[in-house]
Formats: sequence, structure tokens, C-alpha cells
Amino acid sequence: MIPHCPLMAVQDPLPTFLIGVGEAGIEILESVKDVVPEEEAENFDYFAIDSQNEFLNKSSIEKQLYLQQPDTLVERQKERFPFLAEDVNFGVKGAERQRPVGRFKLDNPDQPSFSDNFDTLENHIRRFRQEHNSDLIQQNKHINIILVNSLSGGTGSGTYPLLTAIIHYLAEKIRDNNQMFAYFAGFGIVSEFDVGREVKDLPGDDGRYYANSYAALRDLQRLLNSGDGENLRLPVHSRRITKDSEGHGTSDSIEQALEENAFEFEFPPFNDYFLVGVDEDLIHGERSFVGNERYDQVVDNQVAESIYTLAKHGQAMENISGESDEDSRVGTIIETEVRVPHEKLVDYHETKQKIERLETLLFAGQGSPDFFDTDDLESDSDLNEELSTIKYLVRNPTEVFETMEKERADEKKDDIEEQIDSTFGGGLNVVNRTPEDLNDLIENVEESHDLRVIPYVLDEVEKRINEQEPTVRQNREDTVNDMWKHYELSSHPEYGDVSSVTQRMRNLQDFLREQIEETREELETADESWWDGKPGFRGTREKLEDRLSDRKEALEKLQEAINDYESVQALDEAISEKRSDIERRLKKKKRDLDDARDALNRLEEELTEPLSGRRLAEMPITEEAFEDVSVDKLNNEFTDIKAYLNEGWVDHDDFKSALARRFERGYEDEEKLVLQVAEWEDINDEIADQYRALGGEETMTYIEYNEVNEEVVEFDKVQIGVSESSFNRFTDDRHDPFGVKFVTFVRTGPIEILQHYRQLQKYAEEGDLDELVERRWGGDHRLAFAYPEWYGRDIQRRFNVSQTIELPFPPEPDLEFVELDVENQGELKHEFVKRNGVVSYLYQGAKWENYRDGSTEFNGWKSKLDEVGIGWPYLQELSPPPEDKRHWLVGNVEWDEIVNEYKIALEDQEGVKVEFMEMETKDEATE
Ligand SMILES: Nc1nc2c(ncn2[C@@H]2O[C@H](COP(=O)(O)OP(=O)(O)OP(=O)(O)O)[C@@H](O)[C@H]2O)c(=O)[nH]1
Ligand SMILES: [Mg+2]
Repeated sequence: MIPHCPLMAVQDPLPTFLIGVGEAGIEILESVKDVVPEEEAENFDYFAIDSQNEFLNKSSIEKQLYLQQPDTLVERQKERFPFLAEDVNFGVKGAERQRPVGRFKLDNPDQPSFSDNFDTLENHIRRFRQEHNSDLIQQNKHINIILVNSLSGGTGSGTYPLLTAIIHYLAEKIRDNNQMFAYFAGFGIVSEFDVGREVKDLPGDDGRYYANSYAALRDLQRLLNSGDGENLRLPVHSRRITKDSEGHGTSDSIEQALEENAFEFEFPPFNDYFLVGVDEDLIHGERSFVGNERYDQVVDNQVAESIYTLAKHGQAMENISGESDEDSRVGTIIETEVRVPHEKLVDYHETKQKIERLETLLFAGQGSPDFFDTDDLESDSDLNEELSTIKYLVRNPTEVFETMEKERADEKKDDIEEQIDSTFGGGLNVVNRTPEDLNDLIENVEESHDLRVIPYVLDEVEKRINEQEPTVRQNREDTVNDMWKHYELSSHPEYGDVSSVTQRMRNLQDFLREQIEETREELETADESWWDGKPGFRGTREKLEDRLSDRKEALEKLQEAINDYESVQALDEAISEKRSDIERRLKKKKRDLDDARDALNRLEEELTEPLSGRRLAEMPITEEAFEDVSVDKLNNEFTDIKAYLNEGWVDHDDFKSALARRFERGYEDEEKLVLQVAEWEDINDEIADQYRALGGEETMTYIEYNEVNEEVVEFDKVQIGVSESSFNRFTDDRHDPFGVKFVTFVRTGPIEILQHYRQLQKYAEEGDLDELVERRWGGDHRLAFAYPEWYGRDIQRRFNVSQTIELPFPPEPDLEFVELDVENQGELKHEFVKRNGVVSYLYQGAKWENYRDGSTEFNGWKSKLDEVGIGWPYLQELSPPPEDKRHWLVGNVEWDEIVNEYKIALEDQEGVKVEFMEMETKDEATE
């Protein structure tokens, strides 16, 4: 059981500036945006950096930096960038898992150049700080800067040390200039695995993830140990080129940030660095579900919630997070939640309502006595039954009213009649209506009633049409036959040879049109005759004019009869179309009903037996909650966890167990694989001492919930013992009333103590990492290193770093000054060669404890060789064979020749060009 812990006061989150780099970094920033409540949004700002434009384009984050493919001929540049191996490939998209390419895209001379990128970042951070100045001047306040990226890709992982250098510098500047604390934390997503696995069984199908993780973790180790005796230097290579050639990117600020084109770390840059493991099998391919959440969401939400908690309770965080100048620890985070699935229950009841609505709509006819006698309904299957119901409903529209109370049904019918009357009227009115009128009517009725009364409307309209149809049909027939007779078309040579009414109708039309046309032509040419204009007589023109108007009248009359007939036909057709339309729409409703029923079943399952996720636990809901409960009641009365517990819809005991389990999860080893400490017998004393000096492992849990739930959030079921100082409870009225959140921060160190790190190191040493990158990097994992300057020749050699160093030319050593525990001169010479005397002398010069010469200033080559990563064992390795040295001792070979052999070996074997400076002896100097 955890001891009682006083509640903490709530505060606004501290101003927090987040920088997300690469796909993983940007995704996580998006999750933070979702997690931060709207009313606190202004305390957060986001900056997305990627070398892949498509990710930036689809991101909702406005502040962006696109690391472009540099224009300058990359081939020409390579030799000027010691971290670019000769065979490095620049693809078009992003850095394609190549860390050195990521670094180059940030540190390159083109636009945006490194200096431009520096300025952009500085401006964003400065502006953010200024915007929050008024909050910040209040006591105890500080600003957070958080860098998020994966360690196993190319862009985020390859740029993070250099970005860290910039941010570290800017954070220091804020601390110095503003008497304000700037907290700087990093979150690194790292490929996780069970320690001890064969490399071929590691998750995921791209071995570069592991090589990159290893190199990035080694960089992290360098960063965390910086200043321990020696400052860590991070050179910016593009600046040499920029300044030489074009002269841009030389703002004062960057000049101040750099010492001879390099950042210097006098102490570890991070206040905290958190490693977050991902399983490459689960995060790729088909998105895997872990219980109730997708795996990538689990990880992203965990990080997002932790960042939010860090921003919100940063004040307390300061007490345990690192003092940046001495702490070289790393951490991880575990976030869990217990929730009452209120939203899902609301959803359940809304779905249930929807189903009821759809059922009434679809099965209105089921109440009628002869419903089940229908032939269509012989099949037993529900599906056929329901589909038949729809057909039945459409064909038997009055059934709809059978399921209603008589009074209501009558009222409905009356109203529908009225609407039909006002659109269609009765009697001959129908004849003048169009299908558009029918559409309007249907729309109006559907709006004031619903879909299922439409077949009734169609029936009613059809009835009226049917009443009129015989009259209209008879009228057309009579008109045609009368005219046929009148114009004696039966004997017409061209038109007379048909018998059906429709054919006769068409011929009559043609005949009349032809007559009209001919008469018009005749009228145009006919001269006025003597009889024209004389009363009682009809002249030629008058006769023609009479004929014309007779034919016109006839045609009009005919046309009218035809139109009446056709409009009735058109309405009839529209009605059958509408019937099938309604049937289609009802079938669609039927599908909606099926979907809703499925959803309801799923919801019920999720609510009664929720899947427990790794992050999120949802409380099961009891059966009573599924019965007759209105959505309104849910929304008004079930507003927090307490209400659910009081009503008995969630079992209080189960709830307390869930709280205990989620709390304990923060303390379980399997939840913090990347931070597991190696077996004690594998740890050497020095590391063990460091571990103890740093305070071993520290755990701090934040428990957060809404204050309305205070009386029901209890921890009496917690089984593990934890000290009072390792957790805090926070309540407020802003927190989600349906959830309790646990965020656990674990810190330990040094990084060498971690089993995960040591396993990667072992893979590297035993050639397993090389095997993993067989296909992509020709079996050389060293290509994962993007900061070879920080490592020895073993790594640098892969990059063919060509450098020139100036070495003092060593004065010939005199055996007189050599002090060894031997008696005679012959033995001394022998021992001198045997004990690497020459190498020791060259390496340490007069500082070598066995050499006592006060007359030269030769202090050895050590410091110069360190700059190019050549340590004692390398120098020893490239020494000329002992015989040569023996020859020199006996005077057969000149000292100059021996020294020259070293020069040649350094050039040939290590690619380091040596230039000798002449040494002054003390005597010369004083003369
Ligand atoms: N948490 C989390 N991890 C992710 C996500 N997408 C990719 N990763 C992990 O991130 C690593 C790959 O790094 P990315 O962020 O894709 O790489 P990048 O920085 O964009 O670099 P390049 O694409 O190689 O230029 C792998 O370990 C993935 O498992 C994500 O959405 N969330
Ligand atoms: Mg990417």
C-alpha cells in the first residue's frame, strides 16, 4: 500500500517549447498537441524539423524547418566533411536511415545553411521566451525546451547531437542573461529487444535500426560525460566553406556560440534524457493493436502524456532532475491510465436509440395481422425476412398506420391528404402536374413525417391519376378518331394506312403540320383574287387563310389531348420510379441498421469485458447500465467516476485493483526494458561506483485526477512498498473526470550500466551489428556513426578522414636520461626496446616518468594525436619493428630515419598527413 501523500496544488503548465525531428519526433509532437487541453494550449509551442517534405506537409505544426538536399555538388564536398564516407549515398527522400546524411543536411553550406538553421532555431526560442515573459518573471518560473526524435533513423538521430549543441548554447544563454532557469530535456525513441537475443531474431527487418541506435547511444554517452576532465568539441564543418566562399551566415550570435567553428560542451547539455523503447515488429507493417490501442499510439501517447506532466509539474521535477553540470544519467517514462469508458457508454445508448428509430421505420408493417401470411416471408432467415418486410411495406403502404394508435394514424393520414391536395388537388388538376411537383410533395411529406409514409403518398397520388386516366385516354382516342374521319385520312395515300390510335395520332400531327406548311407557302405566292374582300364571297386568299386557321386549331386541339395523356403517363412512370427509389433507400436503412447492431454488440463487449491495454485500462461496466437509460440522464447525472461507482455500474473493488495495477506497472522491469541495469557480476567497479555516486535508480510517479473523484480514488490495494517521496498526487478541476493517470519517471546512470546499451556494444564488438547491415552497408556498422570526430581511429578509418597534423620533431633521446630499474648499459638498451621505450618517449616526451631530461621542451605527441583519434595502442601498432630500433641504438641507423618511419606509417595506415615542426632545445632558447 502506498502511504498517504498530501495533494499538491495545481498550476498552469510551464511554457514549453518542443522540437520534433524526423517522423517519430513529429508524430509525437502531434500527440502532445492532442493531449494538451485547449485552455492551456498557449503555453506550448511546436517546431517540426525533417528532411522529408511529405511529413512536414501533412503535419499540423506550423513552425517548420525543411532540411533540404544541398545543391552544391555533394561529391566535391565529401572530402571537406570528415563524417561523410566516400561511398555514402544521398537519396532524394530524407536521410534514408543514414545518420551522417542527416548531419550533413543540417551542417551544410547551401541554403538553408547551418548558420541559417541556427538563426531559425534561435529566433523561434527567443520569440517564445519573449511571449511568455510576463509569466516568467514571477518567482520560481522557468521555461522548458524539449527535443524529441528517434535514435534509430537517419534524420532525427543524425542531427540530434548537433541540435543539442545549439539548444544547449541557447539554454545557457537564457540562464545567463535572464536569471531564469531553462530546463532542457531530450526524448530518444530507441529500438528495443529482449537482451540476449540472437541478432537474426531481433524485431523488424532493417538491421540499420540497431546500428543507428548503438551509434546514437554512444553519442549520448559522450554528451552525458562531457566536461568530465575535458570539454567535448563538436565542429561545424560547413562554416569553413561558407565563410571562405560566400560570406553569409555570419551573424553575431552564431559567432559567439562557436569557438573556432566548434561548439564546446563544458558540462552535459541535458537536464534529463529519456529513452523510450519501441518494438520494431509492432510499430511497422500492419499497425498492431495492443489491447485497446494501436501500438504506435501507445508509445506516442505515453511520451506525450509524460511531456505534458513534465510541463505541468516541472517545478517539482526540478528537485529530482539533473543538475545539468554533474548529472550524466538517463531515464525513461511509463504512463498508464485507468478510465471509466463513459463516452463509449453514451455511444452505446445513442446507437441503441438509432436502432430503435431504424426498426420502427423498417418494420412498421410487422404488427398487421396478415403480415406474416405474405408469400415473400416464407424464408426463415432474418435477412430475407427483413428484406421482404421492406418490399411488403412499399407495396402495402397502409400497414404503416396499423402499427400506430388509430387516432395518431388518422391524424397523419389527414395531414398527408392535405399536402397532396395542396400540390395535386383532385379531378382534372392532376393532369396539369409534373414529376417535379411529385418530387416536391415527397420531400415535404418526408420532412414532416418520415420515409415510410412515402409509399402511401405514392398510392394516393396514383389513385388520383387512375381516376383521371380513363377520361384522358378516351378524350385522346375520340379526338384522334374524329379528326381522322373529318379529314378523311383513311383514303389519304401517304397517311391513311394505319389503324392504332397512337399511329393515327402521329400521322394526324404530320398531316396537319404539312397542311399548315403548304398553306403558308401558297399564301405567300397567291395573288389577291377579285372575290377577295367582297362580302358574301370568299376569295382565294380568304379561303387559304380559313384553311390555315382550321388546321392550326385542329393541331392545337390534338396536341392538348396528347399532352394531357402524356402528362398522366409521365406521372405514372415517376410513381413507379419513386417506389423503387424508396425501396432502395429503405434497404440502405436496413444496412445502417445491421451496422448499428454490429456496433452495439461490439460496444457491449468492449464495455462489459474491455480489453486491457498496456497503457490504458478501461473499467468493465455492469449490465444495468445497458438497460433503459436515456442519453440525457447519462450526460446529466453520470459526470464522473464517482457517479459510476455510487450507482454500482463500476465495481469499486475492481476499480481499486485497477488503480493498484496501473500504479505498480510504473515499477515493473518489463515496462522499462531500455533502462534495465545489467547483472551485477558483469559490471566493473568503476561503473558500479559511478552508479552509486549518481544515486542508483530513482523513480517518481505523478498521479493525476479530477478533484470530484477524491473520495473514490484509493490505493489500499497497492502491493509494492514505495517511499512517500517517490510519488505525488495532483488533483484539479480541469482533469478528465473519467480517468486517473499515472506518469512514472525513472532515472539511472551512467549509461554504461544499462543492459540494453551493453548488449548493443557486445553486438558491435562481436561483429553482429556488421552482420545486421550486411545488405545495406556492405557489412560495416561503423557507417552508423555520424560524429566520427568523437571516436578513435577504428571508427574514423571507415570515413577515410584525411587530416594533416603538425607534430614537434622529437629530439633524439639519450639513454643517459632513461631511468629503468636495471644495472648495466647493455641491459638498459635491451629493456628500452623491449618496453616500447621509443613509443613511450614519442607519445609522452619529457612527461614520461622514465625519462629525465631537463633540457628539451618535447612534451610528446599525445595531445596532437588525440585530436585525430589516435591513442597509445594505435601508435604502438604502427611502430617500426624492434630490429630497426636496435639498429638505431647501436648506431647503424639514424634517429631521423626512425622518426620518418612513424610519419610514413601514420600516413599509410591512418591516413594522417604529418608535418614536422623543428623543436628548440632549452639551451638555444635561453641563448
Ligand atoms: N513512437 C514512434 N516511433 C516511430 C514512429 N514512426 C517511426 N518510429 C520509430 O522511429 C524509428 C525510425 O525513425 P524515423 O523517425 O522514422 O526516422 P527519421 O528521423 O525520419 O529519419 P529518416 O527517415 O531515416 O531520414 C524506428 O525505430 C521506428 O520504430 C511513430 O509514429 N511513433
Ligand atoms: Mg523520415
